[in-house]
Amino acid sequence: MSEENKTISTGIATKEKIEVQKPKLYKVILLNDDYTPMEYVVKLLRIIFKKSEDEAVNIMLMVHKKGSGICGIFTKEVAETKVQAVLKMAQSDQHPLKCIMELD
Ligand code: TYC
Repeated sequence: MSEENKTISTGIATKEKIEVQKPKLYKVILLNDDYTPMEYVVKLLRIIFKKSEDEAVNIMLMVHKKGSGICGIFTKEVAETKVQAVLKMAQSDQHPLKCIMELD
């Protein structure tokens, strides 16, 4: 939030409040299953979330051991697009991989 001085044609200085909204952020979360190969999850994380090999392996192992893991934190539209991309890729490769988003 910030305030800015504004001079109008009357020569009277007025103050205009400029409200800046910070967007809500959403975690995109990958869920574990017993069937999707580990290497496939790593590949998907690299392609869709632009992770390095090491980052992708770490996230995959977190999901495998703990049941879920965060792939990234995004604005609503970007998070929705990422979830759809994961589900589309997994479905087309016939893996039961599940991905959800939740408010950060
Ligand atoms: N648990 C899977 C296996 O043992 C690997 C896996 C990891 C699956 C992460 C899904 O989101 C996932 N092959």
